[in-house]
Amino acid sequence: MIRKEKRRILLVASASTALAASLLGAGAAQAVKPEAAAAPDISVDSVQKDLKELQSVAEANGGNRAHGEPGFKASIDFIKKKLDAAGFKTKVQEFDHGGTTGYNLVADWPKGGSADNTVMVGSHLDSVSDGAGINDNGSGSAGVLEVALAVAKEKLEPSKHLRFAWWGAEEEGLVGSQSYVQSLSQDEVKKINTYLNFDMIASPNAGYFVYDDDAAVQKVFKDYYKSKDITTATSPEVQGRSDHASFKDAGVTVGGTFSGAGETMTEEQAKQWNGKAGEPYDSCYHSECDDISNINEKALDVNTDGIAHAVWELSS
Ligand code: DPN
Ligand code: ZN
Repeated sequence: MIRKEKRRILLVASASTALAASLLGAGAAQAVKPEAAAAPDISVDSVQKDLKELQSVAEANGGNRAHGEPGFKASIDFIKKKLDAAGFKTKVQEFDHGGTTGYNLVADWPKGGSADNTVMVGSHLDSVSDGAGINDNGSGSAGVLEVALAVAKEKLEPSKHLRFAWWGAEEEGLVGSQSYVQSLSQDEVKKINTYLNFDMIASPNAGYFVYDDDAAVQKVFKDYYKSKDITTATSPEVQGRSDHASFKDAGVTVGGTFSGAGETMTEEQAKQWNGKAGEPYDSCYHSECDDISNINEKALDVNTDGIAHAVWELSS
């Protein structure tokens, strides 16, 4: 279905390019800038497989993937292995927090434009200590991972540079992302054109929130959801509460999406999103029950494709 729609859009695009060519004459038509290629459809089954891996990692390590616990480092190792095999240049950045070592995983895509103009995409990989953290934030981490792997599979050569990151110790106060931003010089910070953040994208009683930040970035997401007939909202809940804040504070343009945490869905939202009014977006938020069963697969699918859409659009 999704494939078909994309093909139709492509056909319309090429028909209008042909029309432009016949109106303007062949010489002028050659100057028409080709549209950026559409992002591929990301397989939600692959994202679910990654989530199952993260669930197993938690189970093998005392039930969580929290900062300072073995399940966190094992999560980093799992993601890194996949990126290395796909051709990314990966780096594990260490930091100290609360008497233990924390880790960020940073992965640069070697093809495409200069790193002087970089689009960065990140998600926190740590859970709280009470559970496996599969929606918060296995969902964002697995979604970003599959988009990165799609970039590799498509051998994408974007005009900007693409860098992906998985942060440590977000749950302890955005610690990993802050330590990354602080490790950059002013000049290096300026090279980050945009930072996109994905923290909770598959909440069971899903909302479709777009971060209330840069208008042009918001439009990229809003256009995507509109094409799927999904109404979006902006959420005051998001402000400053995830790793994009570390970038925003340093003056970087930011954006992202969010399916809701512990707050309650309103009547109006329940109607537009086919959800349950008066119930939390994620009733297992920061609890033991945030496990593999705490995932709304439709939200996971739509939101992961939304990450891909934004990556393709903003890096082209
Ligand atoms: N990471 C969670 C938190 O910091 O509470 C969930 C969250 C993500 C909340 C994004 C708001 C926005
Ligand atoms: Zn989170």
